[in-house]
Amino acid sequence: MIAFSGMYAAWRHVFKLDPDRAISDEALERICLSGTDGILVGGSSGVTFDNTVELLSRIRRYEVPCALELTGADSAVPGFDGYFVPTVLNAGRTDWLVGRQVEALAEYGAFMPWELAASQAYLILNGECTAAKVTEARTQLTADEVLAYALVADRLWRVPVIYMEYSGTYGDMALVRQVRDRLAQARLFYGGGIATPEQARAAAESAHTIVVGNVIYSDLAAALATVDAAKPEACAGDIA
Ligand code: 1GP
Repeated sequence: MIAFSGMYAAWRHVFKLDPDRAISDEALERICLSGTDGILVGGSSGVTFDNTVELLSRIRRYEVPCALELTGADSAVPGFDGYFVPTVLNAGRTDWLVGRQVEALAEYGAFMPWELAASQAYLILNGECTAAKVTEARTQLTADEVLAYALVADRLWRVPVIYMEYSGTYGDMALVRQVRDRLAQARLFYGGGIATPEQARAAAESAHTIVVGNVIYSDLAAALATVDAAKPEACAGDIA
């Protein structure tokens, strides 16, 4: 079995599925068999134990690796290939920086499969998205501030995954690339507004891993077309 860190380090493209949103069996099959590197399960609201178990059991009909973003103790469902534990670097509410994780570990720390867990440092950059509202994120940042947040997570805290989250809108790829180029050890995930092969390719040339979410639910064919666009052979330059 590959260690979780080895698994996500190889991810270039993942689909993010929200347990609180309906998806047909047919659409789920096409997502799972699309050639994507993995499925991330997570959402900013309405995620429960029951809807997470249900979605996991449906994804498990396929071989695609599947990880959970563990945003609350109540959705800690066993059986995923790995668990990302998010912290929001630019949260206005400090419980999203560290607090919710403490609550969860106070309850379940003894059962945590540590070899399958990784910290994930979010930088939320679209002030209109649900995650920004829930965490009261400070999203009006200069490029220097964005880089500084990334350096805190990468160099000081040694967080293995940094996630630039533009959920719902396509981000600033020059800035994403700049962040990636400054990282010493973290993998950079990018998510937000990817709806075309061109956007997927540009994002895959800028971050290590791209995350495609919303378009799955609005235009499945467009979502599926992002997979090949993120493959190394479709991208230019140094994309290690
Ligand atoms: C959401 O970053 C992901 O958490 C993907 O964003 O839904 O805009 O594709 P979209």
